[in-house]
Amino acid sequence: MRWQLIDRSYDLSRRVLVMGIVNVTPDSFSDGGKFFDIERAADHALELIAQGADILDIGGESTRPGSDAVSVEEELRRVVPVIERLAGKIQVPISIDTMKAEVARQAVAAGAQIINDVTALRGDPKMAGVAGETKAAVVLMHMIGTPKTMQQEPRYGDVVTEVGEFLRERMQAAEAAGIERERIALDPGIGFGKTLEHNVELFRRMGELAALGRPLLIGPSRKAFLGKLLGGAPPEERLEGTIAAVVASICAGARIVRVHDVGPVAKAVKVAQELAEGR
Ligand code: PMM
Repeated sequence: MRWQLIDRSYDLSRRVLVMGIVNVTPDSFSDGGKFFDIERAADHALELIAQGADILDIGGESTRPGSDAVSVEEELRRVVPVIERLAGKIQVPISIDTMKAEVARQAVAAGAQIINDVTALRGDPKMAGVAGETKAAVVLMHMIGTPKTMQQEPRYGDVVTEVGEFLRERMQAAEAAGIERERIALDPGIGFGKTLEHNVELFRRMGELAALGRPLLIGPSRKAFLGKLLGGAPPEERLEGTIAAVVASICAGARIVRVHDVGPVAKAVKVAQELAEGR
């Protein structure tokens, strides 16, 4: 299965990619976009590459449950300088984690190759056009509502069927907007408008989503469902749970895993992939 980026393509039938998370969110004593935050994010990105990241996912707006939106100007101030600093200097592709078309456009102009849009092109009417014109790859993710509202009593008939139908529909919408199928990756949106039971069901039947025929991206890293499964563990004590979720995803056919702890996860991915698929 091929995944086409702007300057390269991956054969994901034989490979799993580790996407390292780079959050450019302000230090608690600054307003964001300050030199210190940018420098720190770029250093962190280089560290993730040294640890084995295949992709960097750079984001300037938190999508944690209940989080508030950030202005376009502020988001641009945070992410564009980080991408400019890294692009051209690094071998791995950069993904921009944004819901805003203007941020995506400027991020791609600065060197990003993947648009990771948690609204699956529904949040900003111009997003599909930017993806189509720039030839960036896109990640289409399932979410109910917005980050502010998504955890308010999410309900489904059958969560896996509904997420699958949603992803199929968004893939068609993307293609209709001029984004070639080969550029698209799909993501069930672990933790985005899902209870613990919904998340568990998505893992248990992940094969049904892998069967949609596009690379499946899974982002379980340090998320609340792991805290619940681990008896109330805080985010910094969820590494083993994250690794277990990553390994389960790979066994079910996922091809891209989005994580904070790239070093340990990359080692687990290497072994899981060999065990799941042979040499
Ligand atoms: N999760 C978060 C942010 N962006 N993007 C994709 N495609 N999939 C995810 O699961 C996802 C995402 C929230 O996690 P963070 O705030 O810990 O980065």
